[in-house]
Amino acid sequence: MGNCARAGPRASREASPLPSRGEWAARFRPAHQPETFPRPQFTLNCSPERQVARTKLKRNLPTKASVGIVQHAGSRGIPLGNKRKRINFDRKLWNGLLSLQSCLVQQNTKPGRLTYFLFSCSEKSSPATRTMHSKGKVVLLWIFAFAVFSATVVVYLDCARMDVLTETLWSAPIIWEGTFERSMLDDYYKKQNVTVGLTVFAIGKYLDKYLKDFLTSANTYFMPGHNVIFYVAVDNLSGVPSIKLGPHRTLKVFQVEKERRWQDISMMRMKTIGDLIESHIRHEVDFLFCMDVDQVFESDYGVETLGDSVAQIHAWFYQENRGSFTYERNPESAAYIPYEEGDYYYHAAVFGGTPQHIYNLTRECYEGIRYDKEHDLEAIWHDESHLNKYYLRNRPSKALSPEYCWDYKIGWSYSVRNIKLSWRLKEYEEVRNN
Ligand code: 5GW
Ligand code: MN
Repeated sequence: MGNCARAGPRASREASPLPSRGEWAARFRPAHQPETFPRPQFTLNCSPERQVARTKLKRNLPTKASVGIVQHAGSRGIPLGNKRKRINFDRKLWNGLLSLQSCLVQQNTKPGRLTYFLFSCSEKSSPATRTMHSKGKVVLLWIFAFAVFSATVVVYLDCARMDVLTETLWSAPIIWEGTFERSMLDDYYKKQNVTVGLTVFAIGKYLDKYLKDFLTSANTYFMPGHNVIFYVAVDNLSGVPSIKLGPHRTLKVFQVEKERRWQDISMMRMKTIGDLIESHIRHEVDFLFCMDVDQVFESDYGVETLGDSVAQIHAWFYQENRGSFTYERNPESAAYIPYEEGDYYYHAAVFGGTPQHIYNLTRECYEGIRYDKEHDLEAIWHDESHLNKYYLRNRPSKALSPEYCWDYKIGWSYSVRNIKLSWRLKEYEEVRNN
């Protein structure tokens, strides 16, 4: 066997020392020595048209061989069928194979219909080579397993998120990193040539403490590549930091009266934003965001956040159920939400949408705040309580995951993969003694 060349089916047929029909008959005529051959190790399925050999040989025998049957029709030797099978066998079984051929010759007694076995074989491999081969197989198996694992991870990371809720019960998308293809959205909004507004209030000590970092980071990360107008409301114009704005960015500063009570500073934003939309903003932007100043942008806060009515899910409550939401629970208040109602707890530090929607929101919240004041009430979380009531009555068309307003005090979260905006440290003693 060692002198047989390793070859493919076609080459083997040419390279095999295939004897002529007469030689086969002479060498394997069963009349000469039929009993001396070892019992064939094949089951045979012989039919006049087709001969099929199936091996029952033990696996892992050292030498490989290619075995097949070619059936010739007539003396012109046109093949009618060809079956090949790779088997393992050693020298003992080689004799069995010869014996099998002999049987076939015996069975095909009709002149001109002879069946031949074709075979080629490789060198008998040494134990060292076999070990090398089996090691190679293990390595290949590991590479395959690793490739499957990597592909799974890539698909998992690339596809819509499986670990978080990406849609509200009313089918509004919840934007998490990995649920959008920003470049495509950028193309779309670029063609629309959209302008996005961003309102921010910096009154009293908040002006010096937070405004510069907020605006600097917003200049870099808020809607990069799109037209942006920053609407900054301050009580002291001279305190506004000078910032070198990037292209397509405009800063508009408004002076507002400082409220006496800090609760009113936050709540009166609702009235002021409504007034600004009415007088300026509605003519200038397609979308508007309203944000707290005590936060900083960390990475691209892009057009995936745009929508008719966009609400921010509060970072401290995104995994809580409604019973633990800090809604206003006093039925007398305009902001009242019963325990069995509510979808999410939204954060008043970020809300957005079209100017029309934001106008409706701010007006309705302001109405609620006024109603409460008239009844000597104040909702537990001020404007935020009224905002939550508004979103319960008018469900947002898009919700932003906590990645869009994260508080690092919460600690590490598996779901929060790319933080766009984060809270600044609250130093209440320092900033709230207005
Ligand atoms: C000061 C003391 C208590 C509450 C609010 C203020 C305050 C808020 C202020 O003195 N000046 C000011 O500009 N604000 C604006 O209202 C800021 O834009 C601020 O981000 C926003 C909401 O107030 P925060 O950030 O103190 O409210 P929380 O809910 O983030 O704690
Ligand atoms: Mn804040």
